[in-house]
Amino acid sequence: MALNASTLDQLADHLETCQLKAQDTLKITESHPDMDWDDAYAIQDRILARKLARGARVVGYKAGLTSHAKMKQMGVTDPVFGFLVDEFVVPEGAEVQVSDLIHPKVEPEICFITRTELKGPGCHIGAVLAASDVVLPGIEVIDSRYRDFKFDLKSVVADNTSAARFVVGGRIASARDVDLRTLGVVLEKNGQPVAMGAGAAVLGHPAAAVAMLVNHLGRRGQSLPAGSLVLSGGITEAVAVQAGDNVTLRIQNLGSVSVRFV
Ligand code: 0L1
Ligand code: MG
Repeated sequence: MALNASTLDQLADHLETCQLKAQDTLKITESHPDMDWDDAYAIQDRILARKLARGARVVGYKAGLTSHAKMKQMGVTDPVFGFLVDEFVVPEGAEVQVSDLIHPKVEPEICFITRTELKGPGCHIGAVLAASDVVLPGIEVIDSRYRDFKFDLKSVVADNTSAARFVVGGRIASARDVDLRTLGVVLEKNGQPVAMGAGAAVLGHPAAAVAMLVNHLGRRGQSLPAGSLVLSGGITEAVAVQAGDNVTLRIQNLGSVSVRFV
């Protein structure tokens, strides 16, 4: 690690304060160019610890930057991983207050709910499908704390991969009964289709993103607990939203899920 404990604490405090106050900031590698990957995840861990100390509950995990569309949009090459806590949950059809966010964007995602614990290293698509009870559609609302979404991968990891809100719903399906690669996905904003794709856009198969998450957790001495929700990553590029927008995600065989921005 390149940064000392008090710097990690100070950066976690800074980024979480930006999230809670909806204020943007320059990417933290500007002031800490030596920051390494362990530092980045240590800052993310410290943000989670702050939330847990205030009574938050971990409800799942997310993989980000898992599609070529997203990687191209953000100019990066590798997936990243973050945590989901109860404060990010939006009930289906409910409203998201835009003034609580900086510059929200939405992403269409296939979400998994696991039935048994998954451990890496060596986790693969088969293990993920065998351990997953259901899949369902989800809209992730990302909100990078970095000015104009300008960042590098380490800064994004420290910022909990831009996690802000998410809504899941529609129709649940058995992860084994649908071909997640060929499921068609349509994201609509105010009744107009704005992005389209298929499950295979996520690393060839959305379960591959979950396996990568499990192997990432395994490298850190952690596992994915039974009952975890996992957002497997945006299937298309992210779409900017503002107050007044209605967003609906339709996924073939999985129904639809909607959220309103006010
Ligand atoms: O969930 C995601 O793919 C977001 C990852 C972080 C990068 C971004 O803010 O777009
Ligand atoms: Mg996402």
